[in-house]
Amino acid sequence: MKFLFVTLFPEQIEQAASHSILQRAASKGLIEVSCINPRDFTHDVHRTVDDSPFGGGAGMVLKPEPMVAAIRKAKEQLPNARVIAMCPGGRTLKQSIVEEYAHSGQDFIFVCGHYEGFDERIFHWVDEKLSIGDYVLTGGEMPAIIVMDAISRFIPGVLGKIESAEEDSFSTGLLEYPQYTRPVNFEGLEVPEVLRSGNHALINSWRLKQSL
Ligand code: 4GM
Repeated sequence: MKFLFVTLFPEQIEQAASHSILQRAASKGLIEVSCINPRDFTHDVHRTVDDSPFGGGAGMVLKPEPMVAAIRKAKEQLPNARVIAMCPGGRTLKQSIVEEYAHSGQDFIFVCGHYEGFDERIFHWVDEKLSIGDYVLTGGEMPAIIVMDAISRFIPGVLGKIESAEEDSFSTGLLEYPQYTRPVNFEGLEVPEVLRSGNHALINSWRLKQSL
């Protein structure tokens, strides 16, 4: 699956994709991460990407020309990709949306904003506005990375054999059951006896009860 980020801060994306499970997924060829920087589509000496809003008000707005030129380039590279703009006011991400994305077989273009947001006209080139929650951040990069991470877990081979994204608490509709590892006694706090019993029927029913 390919993820292309339209971002003024490609280093932030590259750094996020260069650790742990996402890095392993990329090195196995299971995901491909790339960036297009709208600043590379400016033509003035200052490489200006933002401007003050019509009608006045604080903050700056991302100009449409470099944003749309970058999105066009992204669509050229991934013609079948779903184009998602990360916006605080977009549809709020949840696990069922992640699963739908993951199973769609599509590639993804994430459009990351900054400052006070985008010129509204860029949404003409966008399929969907998405938010990771009801709060405002300094940029759309971290939200986009979160969406990529959540989707990647569903790609076969990304997680180890034992773990499966489909069996996660969010996907099964149950809550997580409590987990323990060694030592049996940690500062007076003991691992429940049943988990040490070796009786797997009992363990499963204890876990189900905890989840419920
Ligand atoms: C305004 C418009 C996404 C601000 C577009 C982006 C939070 C989220 C930004 C933008 C963001 C979110 C940048 N903050 N809740 N800030 O998913 O991209």
